[in-house]
Amino acid sequence: MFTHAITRKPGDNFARGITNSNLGTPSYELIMKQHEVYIETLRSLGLEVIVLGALQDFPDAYFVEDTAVVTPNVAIVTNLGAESRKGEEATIETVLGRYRKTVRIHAPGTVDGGDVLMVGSHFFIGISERTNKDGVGQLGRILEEHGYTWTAVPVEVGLHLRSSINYVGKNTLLITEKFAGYNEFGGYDKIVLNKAEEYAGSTLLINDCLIIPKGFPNTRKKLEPMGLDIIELDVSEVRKMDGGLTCMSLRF
Ligand code: CIR
Repeated sequence: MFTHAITRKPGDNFARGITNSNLGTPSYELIMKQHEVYIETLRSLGLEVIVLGALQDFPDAYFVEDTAVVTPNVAIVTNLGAESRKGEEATIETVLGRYRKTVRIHAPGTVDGGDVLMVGSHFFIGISERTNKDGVGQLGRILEEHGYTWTAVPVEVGLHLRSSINYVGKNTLLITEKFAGYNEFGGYDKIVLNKAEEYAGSTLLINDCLIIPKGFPNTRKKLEPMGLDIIELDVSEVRKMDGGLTCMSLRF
C-alpha cells in the first residue's frame, strides 16, 4: 500500500525541458491545471502528497520519478542520465531522508527512475540512453543488500523502460507488443497495448486504482475486466515533454 507521494510543481520555463515528441508547444497554464488535478487525485486516493516548489534551473524537475527509486526498505537516489538534469537529485534526497534510509548511485553510473519497475519484491531495471550498465550494477547490488531481486532489461525503444511497461496488479503487466516478447517477462499475464495506444502504457497503479491517461478507449476496455477503479486524467501538456502519469510522482 502506498501512503505517500512526492511531487514537484512545473516551473514557468518547463517548455525548455528535453523533448523529442513533435506535439506542439505546451501551455504553462494548462500544465499547471493538469498537475493540480493530478495532485488532487492522489490525495483523493488517500495519499499524503508532498508538493515541492519548481526548480528554475531544472525545467524537467517536476518529473520527480527519475530522481529516486523508493522501496519499503531503502530509497536509492539516482544519478540522472541527462546532463541538463544532473542536480535535481539533491533536493529529493533531503525530503526522502525523512522517510527512508537513503543511498546514492555514483558516477560513472547513471540511473533514471523511469527505467525501474517494481513488482512486489522484484525490480526490472532498464538499460537505456539514460541508465547505463554501471548504474544498473550499482542499483542491483543495493537492492540485493536490502532483500530484493532484480533483472536487467534492454530498452531498445522509448525513453525509459516505464514508457513501455507498467504493472497493473494481479500479476499483470500492461506492455507494448515489442516488450511482451521478452523472456524476462515470461512469468506474468500481459495486457498488450495497441500500437496506436502505446502512450497509455504510462498507466499508474495506486493501491486499488488505475490512473490512466485520457483518450485511450481501447486500453481502458482491456483494463476494465481487472475490476480495479479507473480514473482518466488529461496529461496532454506533460506528454508534449515526453512525460506521463508515472513520471510526476514518487510513491511509497
Ligand atoms: C526528460 O527527457 O528527461 C523529460 N523531458 C521527461 C522525463 C519523463 N520521465 C519518466 O518517464 N519517468
